[in-house]
Amino acid sequence: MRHFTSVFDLPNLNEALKQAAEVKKNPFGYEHLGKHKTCLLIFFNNSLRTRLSTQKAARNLGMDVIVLDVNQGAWKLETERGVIMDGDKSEHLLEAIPVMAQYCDVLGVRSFARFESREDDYTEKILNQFIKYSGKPVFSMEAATGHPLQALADLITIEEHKKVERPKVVLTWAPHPRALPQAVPNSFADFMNEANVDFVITHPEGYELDPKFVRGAKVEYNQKKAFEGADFIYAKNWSCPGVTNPDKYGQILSKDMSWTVDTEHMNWTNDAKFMHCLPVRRNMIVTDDVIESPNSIVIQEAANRVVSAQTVLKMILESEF
Ligand code: AN0
Ligand code: CP
Repeated sequence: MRHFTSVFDLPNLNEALKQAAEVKKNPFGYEHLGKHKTCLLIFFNNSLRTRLSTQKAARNLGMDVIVLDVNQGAWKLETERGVIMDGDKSEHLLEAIPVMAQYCDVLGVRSFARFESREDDYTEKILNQFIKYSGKPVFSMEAATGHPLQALADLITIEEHKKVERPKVVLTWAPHPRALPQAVPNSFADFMNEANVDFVITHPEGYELDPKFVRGAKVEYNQKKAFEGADFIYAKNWSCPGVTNPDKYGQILSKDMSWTVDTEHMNWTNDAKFMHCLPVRRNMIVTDDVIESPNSIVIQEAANRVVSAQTVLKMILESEF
C-alpha cells in the first residue's frame, strides 16, 4: 500500500484487522521498519487525537516525526493556480508540497472540507495535490471527504466489543452549533459497508450522504426505528452534503435537539455501546449521562487511533521501503 485515503486502499480489510490486533499486542515489534525514516504530519486544521496518536504510532515504528501546523508559523499558503499573489499569502502550495517532501519519507495531511465548492471538496483537490506533487507516500489525517484512520479505529473498536458475529451498527446524525464536514460519517459508512455488520444510517431529511459512501446501506429517517435492536450507536454531526440539495452544501439544515442521544434513546437499543470520534459537544450530540455511562466506549475508541495509525504506517513502510 502506497497511499491511504480510503478503505479501498487497504489490500484486504480482514488482513488489516488481523495486523491491527497483532500491532496492538506487540506495539514495539516492528521498530526496525521506521529506522532512519521521517514522518511529516501536516495540519491545516486543529487536532488533539490525530496529532498525538499518529506521532505515537510513528515512534512505535522507530520513525522520526516532524509536526507542522501550517497556520502557526509557516507562510500563509495559496492553493489556487493562476492567482496573482498580491494578497496576504506568501507561498504557493505547488512549491510548498515538493519542498516539504524533501524533508520526509512519508507524509500525513489534515485538510478539512472548505465548503467553498462541493466539487473541489468531493474531488479531494488539496489531498490529491499532495499525492501528485510530493512523490512520497501520503496518508489522510482527515481530508475533505474522508477520515479513514478514524474509521479503521472505529471498526477495530467494534470488533473488540461486539457480542454477536454480525452486530447492528447505527450511524446517527445529531445536532451541533457549527457546520461540520462529512468526512467522519463518509468514512465510517465506507468501512461499515465493507465489514460484517448490519449497518443503518439515520438522519433528518436533507442530510443524505453521498451515494459513493452510502452504497447499499439502509437509510432510516425515523431515529427510533433505526435504534431498535442496535448493538452500537455511532453519533456524529455533519452539515448538508448537498446530494439532494446542492445549493445547501455545507449548511446547517437542522438543530433539532430531539436527535441528541440521551438515555431514552439508548433504551430503544439492544444495550448498545455508544461511540463518537471526539471531540464531542456534550448535551448537543450526547448527554452527560450517556457519554459517562459504562456503555460509552469513546475512550477505548480514541485509544485505538494509535493502533489504526500504526497499522497503516506499518503497511506503507513494508511495501515502500
Ligand atoms: C471535525 C469534523 O467533524 O470533521 C473533526 C472530527 C474528528 N470536528 C470538528 O471540527 C468539531
Ligand atoms: N477524532 C479525531 O480525529 O480527533 P482530532 O480532531 O482531535 O484529531
